[in-house]
Amino acid sequence: MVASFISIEGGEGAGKSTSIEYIKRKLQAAGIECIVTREPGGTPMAEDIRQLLLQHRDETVDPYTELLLMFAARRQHVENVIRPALAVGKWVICDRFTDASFAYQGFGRGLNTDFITNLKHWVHGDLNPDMTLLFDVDIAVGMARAGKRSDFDRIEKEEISFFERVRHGYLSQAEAEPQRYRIVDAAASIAGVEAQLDRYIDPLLIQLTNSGS
Ligand code: Z5A
Repeated sequence: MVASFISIEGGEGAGKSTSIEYIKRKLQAAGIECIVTREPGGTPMAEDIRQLLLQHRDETVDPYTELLLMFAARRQHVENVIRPALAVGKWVICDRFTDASFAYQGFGRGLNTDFITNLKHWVHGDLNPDMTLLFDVDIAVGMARAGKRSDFDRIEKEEISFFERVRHGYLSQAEAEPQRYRIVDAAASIAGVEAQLDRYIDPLLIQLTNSGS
């Protein structure tokens, strides 16, 4: 199947936002209508939930509260943005999706992954990305890049061991679903990353041309 729902995953400062613009330009140049969106967020209400999630707080944030808010934002996003776009034939490029909940709340915070799987089925049923690009980079390199870009938010302030577990969580998911995942060596230069993206996306464009759609 030619991909129409592409998610972009990876750790802090891996270069996801930078590369999304490149992917969008590439698809548009091939005549594909696409939208770029992100999680948590993507609708006005879900962006409000994002603020709630990322702002610094004096009170302890319970990990299940964090998880449930991620999925509340996701439901709003799926119903109001992702499904309607796919329904009219647009491609969706999404900066993070449910795999991030497994990586951050499951592996990072240690929450029960069966519970996350149940939420996933309940919130978006059989809707899943057709292709997931995992931007993998050493934690120290990603953090240094993210630190140059802006101040750290609440989650970015976690300790290094948390981000090591998140990275392991992503790589485990990629290993479990090799048909969906494509790993990008995000330590490469921006041009080097773009060359890897070409290798993953060009075959889709050729497939699309051959199928005449
Ligand atoms: N989260 C969660 O816990 N559970 C969930 O279910 C979901 C999310 C959906 C918000 O995500 C937080 O929510 C995130 C996970 C959690 N928390 N943390 N921590 P986000 O995607 O908005 O935040 P982020 O991952 O921190 O994004 P980021 O730091 O902006 O990373 P990025 O988009 O991958 O990087 P970038 O902005 O494209 O690049 C960062 C800088 O590096 C920038 O100055 C670039 O110019 C530079 N850059 C980019 N690529 C390169 C290369 N190749 N070489 C050199 N420099 C580069």
